[in-house]
Amino acid sequence: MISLHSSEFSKNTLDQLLIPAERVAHVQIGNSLEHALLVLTKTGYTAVPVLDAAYKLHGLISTPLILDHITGIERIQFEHLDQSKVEHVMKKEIPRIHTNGHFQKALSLLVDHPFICVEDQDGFFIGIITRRALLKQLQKNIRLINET
Ligand code: 4BW
Repeated sequence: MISLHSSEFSKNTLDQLLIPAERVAHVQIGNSLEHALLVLTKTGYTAVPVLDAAYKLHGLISTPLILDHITGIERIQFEHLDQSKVEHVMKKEIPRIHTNGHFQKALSLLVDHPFICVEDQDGFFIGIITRRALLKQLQKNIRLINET
């Protein structure tokens, strides 16, 4: 049986798990759904953050949200792609944490969400923490325990 004491794992700061803002694909307020769909398709990500020009975090846009928005009862309304803006379709209630937030909060959010956004005290976007980064760290810690 593997036993992992939570304090050993939570020692790892959120900083170590962070993908910094400059490496995170995102779209901006004012962008069309067409632009967002291009970013999502070309990067291969299902969802990305929506920021404003000052890098403040406003929400998340995803392929399912866009497809739902343009899908009518009888046809797909492709014309909505360039008529609608991301801010009208994005999800505003999103998993987020502050730079000085608790590791435990990040952990519990990542149970239900593939990634969480990290922002500073003024709401400026700092980066994301993904489930992958957390699981990789967990894997490393389990390996260390097994080796000792
Ligand atoms: O382009 C990719 N490169 C790599 N290395 N892995 C990818 C890529 N696209 C998807 N993956 C893998 C990752 O393991 O599929 C998982 C689910 O992807 P998603 O959700 O549904 O697009 C990925 O898991 P993850 O690394 O834990 O990432 C969780 C979610 O975080 C992704 C995506 O919505 C977001 N994300 C991750 N890195 C990002 C990003 N969003 C913007 N920019 C980034 N650099």
